[in-house]
Amino acid sequence: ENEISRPKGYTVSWHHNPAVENHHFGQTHPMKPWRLTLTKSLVLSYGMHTAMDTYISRPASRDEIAEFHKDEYVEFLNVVTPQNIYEMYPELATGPQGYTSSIFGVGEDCPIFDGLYDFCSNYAGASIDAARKLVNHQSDIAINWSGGLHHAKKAEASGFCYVNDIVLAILQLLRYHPRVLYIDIDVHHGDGVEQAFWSTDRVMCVSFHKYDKEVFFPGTGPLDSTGPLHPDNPGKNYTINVPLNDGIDDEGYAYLFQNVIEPTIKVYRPTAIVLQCGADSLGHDRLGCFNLNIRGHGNCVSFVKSFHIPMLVVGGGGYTPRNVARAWAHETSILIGADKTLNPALPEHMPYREAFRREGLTLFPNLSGWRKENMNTRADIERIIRHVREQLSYIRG
Ligand code: ZL4
Ligand code: CA
Ligand code: ZN
Repeated sequence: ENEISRPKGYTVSWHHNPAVENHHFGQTHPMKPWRLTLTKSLVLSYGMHTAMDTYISRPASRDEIAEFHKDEYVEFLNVVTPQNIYEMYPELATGPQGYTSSIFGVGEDCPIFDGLYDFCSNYAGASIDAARKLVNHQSDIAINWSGGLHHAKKAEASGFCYVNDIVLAILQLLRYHPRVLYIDIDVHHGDGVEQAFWSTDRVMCVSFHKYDKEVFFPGTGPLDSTGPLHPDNPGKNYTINVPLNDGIDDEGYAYLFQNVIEPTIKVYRPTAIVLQCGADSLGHDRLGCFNLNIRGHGNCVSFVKSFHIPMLVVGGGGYTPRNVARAWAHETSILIGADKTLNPALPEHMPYREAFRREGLTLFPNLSGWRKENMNTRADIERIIRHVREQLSYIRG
């Protein structure tokens, strides 16, 4: 394949650690860290690493994780194993097919598997390293595809997330940056990040997600959830939620995304942006219910990049591994400015090429299919945009 040249005028850094890729949540668990191996295979086979500074990140230390998480919880993650969990917590050994959730959120969504702490400390370390490169001005766009685990709480695992690497990275950015904009295009609501920064105006959280209270996880993030209600709370109006129905397509999503993000950036004037690129908002995702194509998902990344604000890009959900890999490889190419030069036909010689055969050996298979009808009307979308514009009018200062 052709060598790809470094982007002109800015630096992209890619932070990863193979230690994250080989962990197993369990046989049929949807989260497959192996999707990171597939992503890396595409990034390297296209030669995109030659256009970035690449770093093998170190694991986050106990103290670094404890900057957000409760000490007892970090200690728990550090010592618990599949072997000792029932000795430590006999009360967990109740359910017929294993433990039921109660202690620190562990359960079927967040199982205790071999090497759990190694997994968590490594994906978190990569996001922290990436944030520090931005703070030091050694990088303008820093990428960690293993991060983006937006549901983890201070002392609770939730929705496949144990350590909230996004919160830890934003805490690093806040040492230097006065205002950080967090944008979350995972199909699930970014509740953990929202909760962590609910009462501050130094972080503006914007999540786009499927919303169906009681039915779709985590059930939070309606349009009118915009921060604390108390008039004196600085966080009031510094949370934007964009609740969506099944089946949104590339066109509707792009229109909505641009009409929410552009005025938000104009009004809030962030000095750094964190973009969570959960790929479960693609069509054909095992857990998701949207109809986005790889290009539609990538358009969000291009749009955010076009503001030329230092940016941390993390992964997140994504449960059809070959499409996760396609999306994140394409988005890597956007970030290094090589999206127009990549051959959409997958490289002839690459590891795991067979894994991509199902939808065809291309970066851009048709994922918009007919699996989910688009239940978002033009009126729904216009109503959201009007609501966001009104909300922004209150923070104009
Ligand atoms: C599974 O097959 O909606 C977990 C989870 C484990 C293996 C064997 C156990 C079978 C689907 C999901 C029974 C599991 C039942 N295994 C799990 C309310 C729920 C209670 C738990 O992308 N059951 C909870 C979490 C969501 C719920 C989504 C998205 C993360 C992110 C960022 C997290 N939890 C119902 C489910 C399986 C499983 C099959 C599953 N869990 C699908 N959706 C959920 O935003 C990374
Ligand atoms: Ca989201
Ligand atoms: Zn998700």
